[in-house]
Amino acid sequence: MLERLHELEREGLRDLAQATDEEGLQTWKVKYLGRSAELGRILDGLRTVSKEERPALGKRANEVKRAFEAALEDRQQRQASARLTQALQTERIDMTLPGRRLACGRLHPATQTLRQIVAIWAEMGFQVYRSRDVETEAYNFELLNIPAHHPARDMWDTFYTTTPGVVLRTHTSPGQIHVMRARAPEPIRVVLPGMCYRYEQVSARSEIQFNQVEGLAVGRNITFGDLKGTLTAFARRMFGQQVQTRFRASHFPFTEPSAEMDVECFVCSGTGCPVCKMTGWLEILGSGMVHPTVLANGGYDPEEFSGFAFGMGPERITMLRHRIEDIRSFWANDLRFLEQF
Ligand code: FA5
Repeated sequence: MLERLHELEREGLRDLAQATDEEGLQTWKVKYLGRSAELGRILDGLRTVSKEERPALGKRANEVKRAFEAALEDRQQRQASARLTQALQTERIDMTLPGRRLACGRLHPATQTLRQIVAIWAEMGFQVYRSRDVETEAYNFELLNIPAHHPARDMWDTFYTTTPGVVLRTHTSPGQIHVMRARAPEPIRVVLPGMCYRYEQVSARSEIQFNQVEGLAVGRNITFGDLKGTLTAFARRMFGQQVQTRFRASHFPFTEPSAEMDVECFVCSGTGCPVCKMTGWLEILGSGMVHPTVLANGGYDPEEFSGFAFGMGPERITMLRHRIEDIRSFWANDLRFLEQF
């Protein structure tokens, strides 16, 4: 029996040397260390061996078992380190290669213009005031001096929500009332940027969804001269120091008097071209002195306070600056268009 143990040890260690992969090691383990392996059977059978032989046989059988276990562990470690070495060689990373560029998005052209407009007003001391996209009819119309029967209501075809009296704002002007009610009787200098919605016939110039930047200044002794001077200063920062401006009388129910501001056409410098429809001027914004009724609705005494307001459309300004012919390009989600900006 001692002789057999000796042979078994030699056989086992020789077989183990030939197992080259994980699967081979598993098979070897089952064969030599498994439950029904020969060594196991010898150990189990020790009970039946005579008392004299048992100690030497038991000692030897356990030695063989420990030799097998140690040899197996050694082989497993060698194989693991061989796998690691191979992986390090075949999956080597060249740290000197330039990194892969991430596809990085950019701001939408209308957002770029909007931010530029807001930054200019911020430099001139106007805070940004955000107000909601979903408005009540009262804020969108009535409090801005546009009662239900007023013909000016026809100017805005509106998206109504399923909640009676609640609309998607047709302009940023309702923000005027919100900010006045929040600040009265303090003086105000704010711009209100944001999305507006009109149930319009979509065309090359008109979308159903577009941005506006509203402006509002309220205080004592604010005059139409302040309106003209401030808007002219803005136009110079936006379009260049040399730009010529002009004001044309207009009408908005929430301002009195009202004016539209044009800037000299920056395509033809005022000589007339298709962009300015041969007029030499481009319309930029609507403006006016805040109507006394609107001041009162905002909580300011019109006898004591006055103010000016204006509203402009960043998409239309972007179209003028880049000679974009169709406003629908802004929402078409066509990268060939968007990547130009
Ligand atoms: C108004 O909305 C007034 N609330 C502006 C205002 C504010 C006047 C404060 C006086 C005092 P208007 O409807 O003209 O005005 O729109 C203002 C600007 O929004 C336009 O000049 C244009 O640039 C933009 N705009 C209007 N409708 C559309 C549209 N359908 N698509 C794209 N831009 C539009």
